[in-house]
This record gives sequence, C-alpha cells and structure tokens, in this order.
Amino acid sequence: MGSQSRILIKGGRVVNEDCSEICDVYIEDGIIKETGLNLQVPGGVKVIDATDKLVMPGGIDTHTHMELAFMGTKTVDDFYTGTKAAVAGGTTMILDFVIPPKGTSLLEAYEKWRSTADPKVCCDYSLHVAVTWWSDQVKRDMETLAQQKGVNSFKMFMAYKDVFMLHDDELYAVFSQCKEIGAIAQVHAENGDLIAEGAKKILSLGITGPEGHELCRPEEVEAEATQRAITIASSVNCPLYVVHVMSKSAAKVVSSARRAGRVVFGEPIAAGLGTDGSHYWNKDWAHAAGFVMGPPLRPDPSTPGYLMDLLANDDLSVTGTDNCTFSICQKALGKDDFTKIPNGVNGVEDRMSVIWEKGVHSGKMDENRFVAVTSSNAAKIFNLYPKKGRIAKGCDADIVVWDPSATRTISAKTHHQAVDHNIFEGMLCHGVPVVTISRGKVVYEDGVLQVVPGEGRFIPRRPFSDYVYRRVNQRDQVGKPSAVERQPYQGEVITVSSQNGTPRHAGRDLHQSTFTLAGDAVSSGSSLPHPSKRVLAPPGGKSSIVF
Ligand code: URQ
Ligand code: ZN
Ligand code: ZN
Repeated sequence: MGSQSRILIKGGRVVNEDCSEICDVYIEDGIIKETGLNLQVPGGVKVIDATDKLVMPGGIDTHTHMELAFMGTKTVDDFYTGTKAAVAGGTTMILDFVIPPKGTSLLEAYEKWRSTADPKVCCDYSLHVAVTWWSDQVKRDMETLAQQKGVNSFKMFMAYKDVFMLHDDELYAVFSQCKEIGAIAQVHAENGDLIAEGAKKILSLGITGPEGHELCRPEEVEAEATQRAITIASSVNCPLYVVHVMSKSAAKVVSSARRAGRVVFGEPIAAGLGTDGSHYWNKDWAHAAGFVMGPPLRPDPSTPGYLMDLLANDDLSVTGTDNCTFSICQKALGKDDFTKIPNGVNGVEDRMSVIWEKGVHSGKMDENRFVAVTSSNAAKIFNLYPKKGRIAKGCDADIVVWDPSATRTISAKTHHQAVDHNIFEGMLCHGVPVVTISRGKVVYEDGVLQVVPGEGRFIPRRPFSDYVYRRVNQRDQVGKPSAVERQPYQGEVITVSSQNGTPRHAGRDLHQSTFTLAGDAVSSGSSLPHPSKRVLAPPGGKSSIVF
C-alpha cells in the first residue's frame, strides 16, 4: 500500500448512517485526514470527481467462507478471488470464519486461517471463530482468542449434526464463556436433529433433488432453533447474533425478542434479500443445486421483501452474504442425493447492489439506513467503529464512490468471482460502485481492479463492544434475582414411603427421578396410579396428594 497516497474526493455527497452532506474528503496515508468544502490540499494529489455520486463507507461483509473445506470439497473462491470480488462490488472488509473440526484446537485453526488469508487478501478482514465442540481447553482457547488474538465473536452451529453441531447444554456453557470474555455469541440456528430426521423421511419418499433440501428443513426448523438460542442466551445475559436469517418465521422471532428488550441482532444475507427458494423446483438440476445453502432459501416469494422491510426498520440489523461458493461440478457431488450437495452460495460481489436495488431503489429504506446495514452496524457490533463504518476525520479510508442511478446486470459471465454460476443471474440493479478505496488506495475504478494480494490487513477486534455490552452490563447491575426473606416453614410435612422397596425421601426433586403425578416412584413398566389422584405442588416441590 503506497504510504504516500493522497486522494481528494471532490463534489460528492458524503453518506454516513446518521446524516448526509455535500463535502469533500481528503485522504493521506490510508486515513481520512479531513472532510469539508474547499479543502486546502498539497500538490500531487489524485482528484476523484464525485459530482452527483455518493461517497459512503466501504461495505463490511459480516459473513464469508473463503476457501473453506466443507462437505468433501473446498469453496472455489479463496481469499484472493473473494476479496477481489468484494472490492469490485464496493465492499472493503470481510469477516470470515475459522471453523475447527470437532476435537481440534481453536488456536491452531485460527493460526492456520491467518497464514492462509494474510498473503492473499486485497482488502482488510477479520475472523470469527466457530466453537464446534466443548471442553475446558476450548474454554481457555476462547479466552486467549479474545484477549490476545482480536477475536470478539464466536459462532455455534445448532445444525450439521455430528459435524459442527452443539447441544443445548454446550450452548449454555459456550454462551456463558462468551459473556465472561466480552464476546458476542453467533448461531447458525436450525434444529440439526429435525434436519437429520427430515432428510431421511424425504429421501425415503424418493425425493433426491434440491427441492428435498428445503422440504426436509422447513422454516419452522429455523424458527424453533432461533427461539431456543435466544432463550439460552437470555438465561446467561449473553448478547446474541443470529447469522443468515433466511425466513419470515425466524425473522419474526428475532424481531419479537428485540422488541422485548433482548440484546439480539439478526443478519439477513444478500441471497435471502435478493432471491427465494422457488429455484429449488427448477427443472434444471444444476440451476436448482446452485441455490442450495443452509438454512435454505424459502419458497415463499414474499420472503425477500419481508426481510428487507424488517431490515429497513431495525428489526434486523446487519447484512452479510455467507459467501460459500461451489462450482456446479462440486455441487454435483449431490446429483443423486440432495444431502450431499455442498451447501453455499455467492454474494460477496453483489451484496451492495442487491440491497440498493431491493432496499433503497424500492423505497423501503433511505441511503443512511443503507450505510447502517451494509457497514456501520457491523462495525459497531464487532467493535470496529468508527475506525471502520464511517467517513470522518481519523477514520480508515475505506470508501466506495457510488452511482445511485447507474445500473448493472449481474451475471457469472462478468462477475469477478471464481464460481461458475451466480444466484442473481440476470438481475438488473440500480446502484453501482464507481471507485473503491481500501485503506487509502484505489483498488477498483471504472471497472478496472487495481488489487495486490496481501495488501489487506487482519483487523483485531477488542472484546466488550460498548454497542453490544452496555445494556448487558446494566442488566448485570440491576437484574440479579434475590431470595425472599421468610420464616422457616414450621407446619406438618407428610412422610412418603417406598412402594417398590427403594428408600425415598420427602421433597425429592421430581426433575431428577421418575415419579407419577401422585408422587409414586415409577419403575419401568409399572402401571400409573388412578387418574383421580393429583399433585398440587409443582414438580421438584413437596408433593401433597389429594384424593
Ligand atoms: O452454514 C454455514 O454458514 C456455512 C457452512 C456455509 N454454508 C451454508 O450453506 N450456509
Ligand atoms: Zn451457517
Ligand atoms: Zn456461513
């Protein structure tokens, strides 16, 4: 990155998430040195004419999987082609995922991802780390990653049974540790057990095509897990981030939780905002398979508009792409069985234009909300703001000069990604990047890329993001439950005697043993007592029997 690069962006409308104003932007050494009108700048400055254009913070893609080994193969876009495509689309930072196989070291996986990405990235990046198993060592590694490696976000999968999936007790433990170290807990929210059973059932019906992928995991399977994750996170007062919210049902769950005051953020992705699951029923197998991802795109055609409406009004907070690309010949691993189609779609290059077209050009949101959901909110949630996600003096010069009235038609024939198909094929979008600047260097201008692999940097993120933790901390102060002061109970207590010879103790916790409603121990196979007996006390309390 040329250390002396000096750029003056003149005549544009600077758009931040909270305001827009006509003003110039002067950049030097990768930083925004000054904003304002009639700036006095030194000689030898590159001038970019932004008349009638918008000057916005570069996009931050919160969710990518470059060169991820998954489902027997590896994503075809790597950290070079993926970040090249990102800047061609106006995105200047990606947050990718370290995903250690179950039983392996989180720290070693983090170092492996760093050594893979650092030499290739053309723009800045950071890393979430997936917790795919649980142990005291994992707990210690999470603390090390948060305190020493710049990781303040950990993703847990509730799907991918036996591969990445955690069970509720493990989620409880991981969320507790996230809260302890000041990280945000991210979840892939689908019920992995139901998916496994659903897949068996659909395959048994002779349905092996991509339509089976959605049929086996309808949106209730996503909504149930979303609610469960919110409930578990809330029980430990841990902030939660639901990745790839793909359905109206799950979006409603997130929205209700936020309106109830929960600290939860929902991330719809470009795919779910721009297209739908009707493609799974396309007669062309390759076309249908190209849309397979998890959670699936939903066949309800009103889903994209609904998700965009919630994104516009802050029920949903931030956007990524879940860019996880497999070419058709890789997808064909599942040509006879949809459960073997590698899951993932494109998005990193097209997210900004798709959201401008479906969000701003449609009238659902204004330019400031566009900046919030494509850049600023991600920066705030992941503790990068205002270094990233804002155009102001002292911020990183990650900038996109945007032409809101220009159009482009998305196609795999012209995109910069390595993948051989595009789920937005043929889509006409208003909103086109004209110039992309990555930490003060022009990396894309008028359709020409000027990238150098390795010029992007890893950006560490400190824990305890104020934007996320201020309410959490406040609740820790005021929300502690306390015991009721009362005199000890002095009245009569029944005695209960064993029915099948095992000694029993009054007030035994029903949760720990098998009792009938009448409080009788039930050994396997014994008949239940007459239904007229009922217990007044709640389970786990002392049982008083009424005949
Ligand atoms: O589940 C994810 O987020 C990764 C494995 C990408 N694949 C996908 O279908 N979403
Ligand atoms: Zn996922
Ligand atoms: Zn993902």
